[in-house]
Amino acid sequence: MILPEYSRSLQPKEWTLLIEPLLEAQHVVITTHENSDGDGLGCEVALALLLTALGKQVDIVNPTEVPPNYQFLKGYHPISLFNPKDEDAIQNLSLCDVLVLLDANLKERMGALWPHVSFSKELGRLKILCVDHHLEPEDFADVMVCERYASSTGELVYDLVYALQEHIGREIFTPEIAEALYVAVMTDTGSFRFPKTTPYVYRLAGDLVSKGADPAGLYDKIYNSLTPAALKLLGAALSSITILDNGLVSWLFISQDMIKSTGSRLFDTDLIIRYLLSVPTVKIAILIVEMTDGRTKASFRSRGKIYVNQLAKKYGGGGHMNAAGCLFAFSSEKARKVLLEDVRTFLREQGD
Ligand SMILES: [Mn+2]
Repeated sequence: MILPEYSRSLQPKEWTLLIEPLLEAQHVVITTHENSDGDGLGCEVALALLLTALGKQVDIVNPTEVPPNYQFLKGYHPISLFNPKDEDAIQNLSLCDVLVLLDANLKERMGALWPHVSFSKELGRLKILCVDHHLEPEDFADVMVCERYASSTGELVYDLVYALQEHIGREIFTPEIAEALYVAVMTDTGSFRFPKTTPYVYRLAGDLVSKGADPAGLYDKIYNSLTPAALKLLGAALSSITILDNGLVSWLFISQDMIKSTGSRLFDTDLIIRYLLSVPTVKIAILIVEMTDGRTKASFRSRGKIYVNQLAKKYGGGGHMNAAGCLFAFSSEKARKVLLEDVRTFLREQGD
């Protein structure tokens, strides 16, 4: 068994707080944040497989749909989209014993699920467990395991699997669990190269490969999966990137016109932000996306010790030091104006 070695604050016995309510539960609902990613989805599937093997009724219910390149995970365990108008879906959600939120630590990140979860919680029926690695967790869960040292929530769920194995005294890893966790860790470490990719993370990845995860196959499924429309959107987006403030800020606005004229979809914008940091002078990258409902999505990336989560927090969002985001309840025109002004002040403050 691999034991903690690098900057880890959790010991197997500390997982007991999380393991006990999971083992007591009959019916568990697992969810993740809106606009789910590989970390959230991989963790959901791994935990669902684990709990199903232990005889629990397990449903994965998400506030938004699974992006096309992660659809294959549904072959390991079903993932449903929560429909707040479907009485059966609401019933199912409100009758579970335990709700597990993965890869998010703010209740609003559950989107349309939260009002129903909150209602059951008030009635005293429901336990909320949360496993995450973002900064600044909110106090709403019965058990919150939020560790910012972790490269991914997948790294934490990996440790949870080992702790659970120790608790029940038998091996529960399967190749499918290994694949799901590999997806989580690979995607959240930018394929094992982001700053939190410690030697421990490489050993963890090696362990998952030895347990049946296929690195080449999973990489291909997730990253070589562009539709022609997404490729056209990428082209249009790249040609409209602006570099501001003597090369310190890269800035990109994607309008609904751009999305519609290329026939692409909102989640196709996710792969674009990585290009904004590819100019070495750039300290902050900002991607602004106009949404169909009049709101505006903003994503931030930074290089070095620039806490873009603080910028995101200003608008009710959050994230990590080098990757964060938020949603503006107003038009992209206003959002752009607000951001352009604030980012300059922010950069000056961060530079101090
Ligand atoms: Mn994550």
